[in-house]
Amino acid sequence: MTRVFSGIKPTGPVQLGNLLGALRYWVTDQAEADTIFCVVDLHALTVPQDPAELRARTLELAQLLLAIGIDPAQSTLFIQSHVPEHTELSWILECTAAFGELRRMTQFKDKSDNADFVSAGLFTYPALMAADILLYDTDRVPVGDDQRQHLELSRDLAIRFNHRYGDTFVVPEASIPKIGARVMDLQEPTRKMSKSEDSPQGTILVLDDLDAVAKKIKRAVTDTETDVRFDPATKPGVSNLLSILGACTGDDPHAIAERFDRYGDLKSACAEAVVETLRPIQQRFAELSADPAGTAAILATGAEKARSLARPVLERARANLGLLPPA
Ligand code: ATP
Ligand code: LTN
Repeated sequence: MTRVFSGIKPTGPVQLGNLLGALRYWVTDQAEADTIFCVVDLHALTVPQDPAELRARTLELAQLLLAIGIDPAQSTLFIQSHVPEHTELSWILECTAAFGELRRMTQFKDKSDNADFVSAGLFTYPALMAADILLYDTDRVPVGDDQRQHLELSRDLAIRFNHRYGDTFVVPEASIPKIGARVMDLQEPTRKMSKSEDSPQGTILVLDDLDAVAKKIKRAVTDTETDVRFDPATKPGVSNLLSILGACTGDDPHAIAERFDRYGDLKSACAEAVVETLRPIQQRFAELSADPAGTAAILATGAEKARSLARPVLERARANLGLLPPA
């Protein structure tokens, strides 16, 4: 069976881009693959975090994943820091990656450009991400378009390691959706929607009040000409709304554009589709939040399962590298 692995950082409340670009595919993948999903809390540490907030967000994110339909009977769901094999393999992969290769990562450039403090972890982050993936003999990684370069690096590291030390890792494939892979900020449609950027009017949170969701969409920045056309280069605002609507309904954004003459009608349809996508998720989330112990138990089982899968792969890497086994 195909092994699928993916992760999400507890760096802020989950936004619509996370859902449409990645999380909804996690749910559908469950039926056809052996799926492993991880709240990558160690990745959140690349930028300073408030400890109490990090703890609360990590649990909340796990609850949200359950609310969108991750089913612990079908998938392994766990917290990255509960499985120490991730950090051990990460060191090995830092020693496999080249400095110049990490320096070319555009996410590093974006996040370090105007930062007051740039941690060494922000730079080596892609090696930890590769470790997450390679530890589970992963075949396929469902992610949004922004992770394409990191996935390419994970593949390169697996290939290089296998070449140097003999067959050790499965070389993973990225799986990036055709529609919804890059949901843009509603106020600044040339920038991707992101949970850690401070853009409350431009970001739709999955747990936002539903009236506020509709308002944000109706106030979204559109473009100067008035025709409805899907063309992200010249009409980023309108194209973003068409993509969002397409991702919610399963229709092609070009075909949707034909159905609308006016921005106002497109905005109303988009708002309704997003609200109806979020409503059932919010209802399930409310039920799950009433039982944090239930989620903790699911995560404990998940971590145990994940460790049992990760340990032999790490052992394989250690042996092939020539690390002397303990007596
Ligand atoms: P941060 O703001 O902390 O960088 P983020 O909102 O970009 O976070 P991640 O935790 O890094 O979210 O990503 C989780 C998944 O969501 C990844 O697969 C990522 O590609 C996807 N994703 C994030 N933002 C978008 C977006 N705007 N459109 C489509 N997919 C997205
Ligand atoms: N780097 C990713 C989050 C991430 C991830 C992973 C995704 C960490 N480890 C493993 C897929 C597989 C991000 O910034 N969105």
